[in-house]
Amino acid sequence: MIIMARMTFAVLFCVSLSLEMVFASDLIKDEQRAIEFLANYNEIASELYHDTVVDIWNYRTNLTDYNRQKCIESNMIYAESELESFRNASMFDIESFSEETQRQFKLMMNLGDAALQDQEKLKRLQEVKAQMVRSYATTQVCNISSQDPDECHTINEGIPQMFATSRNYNELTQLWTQWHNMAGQPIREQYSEFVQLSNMAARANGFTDTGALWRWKYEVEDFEEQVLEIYDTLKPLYFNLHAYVRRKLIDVYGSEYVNPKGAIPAHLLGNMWAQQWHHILNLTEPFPGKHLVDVTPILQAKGYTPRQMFEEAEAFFTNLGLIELPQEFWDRSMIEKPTDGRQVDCHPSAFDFLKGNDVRMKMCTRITMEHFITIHHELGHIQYYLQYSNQSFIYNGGANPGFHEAVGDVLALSVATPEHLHMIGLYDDDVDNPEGELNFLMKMALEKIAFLPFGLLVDLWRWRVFSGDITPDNYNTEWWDLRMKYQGVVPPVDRPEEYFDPGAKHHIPSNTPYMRYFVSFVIQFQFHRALCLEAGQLDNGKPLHKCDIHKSKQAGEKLSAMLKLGKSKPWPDAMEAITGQRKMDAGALIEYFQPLIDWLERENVNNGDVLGWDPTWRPPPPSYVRSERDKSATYTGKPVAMTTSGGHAQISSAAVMWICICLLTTWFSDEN
Ligand code: X8Z
Ligand code: ZN
Repeated sequence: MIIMARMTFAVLFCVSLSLEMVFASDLIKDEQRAIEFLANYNEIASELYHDTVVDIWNYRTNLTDYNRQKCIESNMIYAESELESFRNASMFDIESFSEETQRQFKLMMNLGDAALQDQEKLKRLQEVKAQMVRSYATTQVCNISSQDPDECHTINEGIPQMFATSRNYNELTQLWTQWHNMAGQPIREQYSEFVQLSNMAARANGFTDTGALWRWKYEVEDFEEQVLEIYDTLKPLYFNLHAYVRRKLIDVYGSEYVNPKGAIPAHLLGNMWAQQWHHILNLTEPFPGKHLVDVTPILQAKGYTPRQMFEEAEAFFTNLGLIELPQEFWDRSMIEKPTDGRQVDCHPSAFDFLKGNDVRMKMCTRITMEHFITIHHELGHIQYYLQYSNQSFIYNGGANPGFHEAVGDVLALSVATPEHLHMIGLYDDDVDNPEGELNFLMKMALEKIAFLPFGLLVDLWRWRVFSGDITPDNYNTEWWDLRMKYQGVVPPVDRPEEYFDPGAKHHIPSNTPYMRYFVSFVIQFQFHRALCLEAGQLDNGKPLHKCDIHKSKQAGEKLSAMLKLGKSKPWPDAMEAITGQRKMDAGALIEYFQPLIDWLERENVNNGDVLGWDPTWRPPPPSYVRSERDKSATYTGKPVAMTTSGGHAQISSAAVMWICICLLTTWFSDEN
């Protein structure tokens, strides 16, 4: 670790030396002065960062041109100050200082975009990023259902509900295709420009490319090998789940559309990106129709409001002895989609304003169990902010990005148990029931195991894009190769290179690194097991998946002690503080799912299922396209392409005709 830190310093010094010709003998060796410099930096940078966060918040919650400009300007001001601090930091002989002081220099000297000294390029980089965010957040698809033919929807409204409930192959194909065409394709050019500019910034900061800069945050040299190794351990779980789910989908859609040895069509898994599959629980439950482990209907029947869902979630945190939400959170957060016509980025996220108790969330909350769990996820980020607020600015952050993603999920693992849901009045079935237990584990597997390959591949793709191994000429092809290889999913229609399907996932246009979620989905089970042990929940042979740490002050203290560290210590230290382990490890996840793994293996063997998939199989065109092709010689086999302007769909007259034909044929043809 120390060797790596030193190597990084060496690189950073080369850069700083090229900026200002400082000779080694001139470097400041006085550590006291260095400490004063860092204290001063912490104060100035947190003040400026606060101003930047205000403008980012204002833009994300009101996507106007004015707010975009303001956001770009404050990013520029912050970048200038960061660069100045970097130059000043380069005057110190960092290697001669204590490990603690070295760590602070190392963290503050990673400048991100700010390393890009060319002001025009830096501004352009901010512009492209802001444009991509708005393009994604405001993209709408229209005519997605015959029930509301005139309505248009952004990704957060209507669409998730349709993906969760529709079992109509044609309808899902249209929705999937429209979204991918309209959200992804328009930002294709911008994305490749962004990659170039972002790489320039990373190189100016001494990294080979942006991917290397992202990996550096994990403070281990072999990070890529580590995540791939963990995935290899977990692969059999995914393959068993995949084979089982594929067979269940054949029962619904038939083997023409879901081949018993093929990859699964990506639009049939209850989620636009096939990243989590819990919305098809009703097709895959081991004991169908018994024990309602998705409590959405109860939340709705009980008339829960978003505010009540947040309060219920907060109570779980405070019952552990964790910090309660400050009044500022309630006053300033956006927990529902505004009804005043503003365009907002609805993707749930948490913000730390680094001033007093100013922490906020934005989320266009729906009354569903999925969002009830997401609220815990986001409150986990908020809790981390509150816990490390006593640390200096440099140490404000998760031990690594995966830790930040894991906090709320750890708590949600307790909340989602039938036992806990029963206690808070959201589950009215018998909780000690082996059938209900397997149904529950299946739901959790559809959420957690199904996610693993997606969580891994998004950044395997992006790292290779940043390194230049994947070029703009093969963005889409490589994306689908990875989705085939890791997820075993195939697009419902041909997706040649002119499309840009990665751009149809929020974290690509918003430039949010994704490996953090893969890491989180592994380590959250390590944390869960450690806290369950602390809470005495695993005594007398109680299985891990039944643990609920509810009201355990011991568990709360253990968690809080780790959260308070922020990033003041390398993450293995933080992990050791809570789990006694210093490495990411898949053991706890496997232990949690063991009863389901045994059941799935038996099921698959008994049904003669073949694990894995033939990468050459492709689904046939949907029936509405085929019936149209039979009638007309003009069908090209390509999905309709639409463009967006200002976020609204501008549909060509040919496309309108195509949609009309589709709708008519959908109405009059036999549905699946
Ligand atoms: O983006 C999120 C959170 C915000 S950090 C809601 N997640 C990933 C996603 O939605 O793709 C949580 C799970 C993965
Ligand atoms: Zn998150």
